[in-house]
Amino acid sequence: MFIDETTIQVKAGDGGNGCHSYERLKYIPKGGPDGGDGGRGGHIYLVGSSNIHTLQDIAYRQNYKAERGAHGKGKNMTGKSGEDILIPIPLGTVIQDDLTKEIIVDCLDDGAKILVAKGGRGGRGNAALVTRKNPNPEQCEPGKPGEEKKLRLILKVLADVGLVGRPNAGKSTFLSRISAARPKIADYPFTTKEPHLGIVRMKQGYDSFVVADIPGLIENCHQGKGLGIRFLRHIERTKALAIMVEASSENPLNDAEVLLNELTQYSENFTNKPKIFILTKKDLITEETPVVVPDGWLTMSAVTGNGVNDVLQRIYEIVQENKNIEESEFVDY
Ligand SMILES: Nc1nc2c(ncn2[C@@H]2O[C@H](COP(=O)(O)OP(=O)(O)OP(=O)(O)O)[C@@H](O)[C@H]2O)c(=O)[nH]1
Ligand SMILES: [Mg+2]
Repeated sequence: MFIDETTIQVKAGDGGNGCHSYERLKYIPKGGPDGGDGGRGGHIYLVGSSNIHTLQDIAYRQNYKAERGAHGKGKNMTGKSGEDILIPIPLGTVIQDDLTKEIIVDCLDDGAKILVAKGGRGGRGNAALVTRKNPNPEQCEPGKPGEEKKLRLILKVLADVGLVGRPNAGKSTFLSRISAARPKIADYPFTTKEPHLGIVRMKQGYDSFVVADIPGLIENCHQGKGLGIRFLRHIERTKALAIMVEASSENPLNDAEVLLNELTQYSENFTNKPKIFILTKKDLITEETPVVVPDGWLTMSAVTGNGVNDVLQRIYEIVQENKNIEESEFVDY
């Protein structure tokens, strides 16, 4: 299962208590204060990892509690800090405080370490509370509680290009032709039920880009028809969209219009995103069933390979032209 949204409860460790103690010396009944400080509670971090691609493991566990700091001891012994917890998350995860709805961070970098719940400070022992006025403090401090939060994690996969089309348009066939990705392909609608990513390596240079194949869109999917629009978030940050319409369409321009309308109903971010328009299944065009190719559109057959290179070249150029646009510039929460 592809899980792209979940909430988790995180509780950092409480700080250990400071210690109240006096040094015991022979012949001196009450030596100087020597109560050590409590240790810090364990922090909780989320860590960006390019090795995981869904929130599944995190959703499965849901509750994360870090260890508390140990209490301070006599002889000025500071308590041991609680162990930190590191939770790996896929790149492209937006982390939101579920209560305040504040976006804490948008995790885009491998290895990025985000402190989401701070461990409580350890309390000071009586040794640390000595002042000139009060050389023998009777008190010590309790540890501070660790932070506790409910976080909502929303994954928006990072891809350069998104494939948009009605069910059966040939999106997955195209992806499997141009990359090593192997999404299921079949002649019925909604074969693809979750996003798939494929890496396309261009022959020239060492350049590559990532293509996202998402479930097909139908008219009124913004109102929940078909599989709905929940997967659109995964192409929200792409640099370009490939709009794919079957060559057998009676009115490709109209079909493309319907798709574009669904996109903009979902988010304005799609309005200005560069798009290329493709008529798919070119091999099915025969003399008996001629098709008028709209101006500026490309045609291809992902089955025979005819036209695929031209499409890739065009996509590649657009990705290059928009390379320096930060993913986040497109995002509007
Ligand atoms: N003749 C021909 N058939 C194609 C071509 N591309 C895809 N098909 C066929 O069209 C059907 C649908 O292809 P998919 O790639 O699964 O379509 P999709 O757009 O991913 O469909 P959903 O996942 O349901 O949205 C399959 O039977 C494919 O074999 C093509 O270029 N030519
Ligand atoms: Mg598909």
